[in-house]
Amino acid sequence: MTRKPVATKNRLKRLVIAAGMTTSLITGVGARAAIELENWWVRALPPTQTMTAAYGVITNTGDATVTLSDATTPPAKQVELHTTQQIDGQVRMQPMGYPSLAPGERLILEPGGPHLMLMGVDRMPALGSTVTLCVHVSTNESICTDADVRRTAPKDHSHHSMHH
Ligand SMILES: [Cu+2]
Repeated sequence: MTRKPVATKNRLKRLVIAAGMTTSLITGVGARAAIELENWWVRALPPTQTMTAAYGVITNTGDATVTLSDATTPPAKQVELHTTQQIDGQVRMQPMGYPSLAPGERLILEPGGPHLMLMGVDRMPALGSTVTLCVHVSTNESICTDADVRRTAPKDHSHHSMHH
């Protein structure tokens, strides 16, 4: 009668080891992409809207160039990186390719400038909630963060230069 519990225990242990191996395979054996996401937020819009934008800072804190490849967030079917340009007094958004970031380089996405366009939003995330936002890099790694759903940019503009 004591055999059964022992067998179960061994099986559990083996499962745990297998899970551990899977994890290390996913995270990869090479250098990890040193991408840091800071101050991310998503613009809260009325539930009738099917698009919104996400803003924040992407920094390459490592010593190798990292190529960004995509971004995803559960509320959006598709995410594009857009630039904002004033052409003849008209504000226009245009898709831009995901860039490479040199060591120490940062991409600042903010209202009136580049942003992540969240498209195909069937359910607009509620004001005050958070959504998971992931940035993917060319090595197939993903870096994720919680983005606050808010109406306006956070007051803390720590990524801004204090000299302007
Ligand atoms: Cu846009």
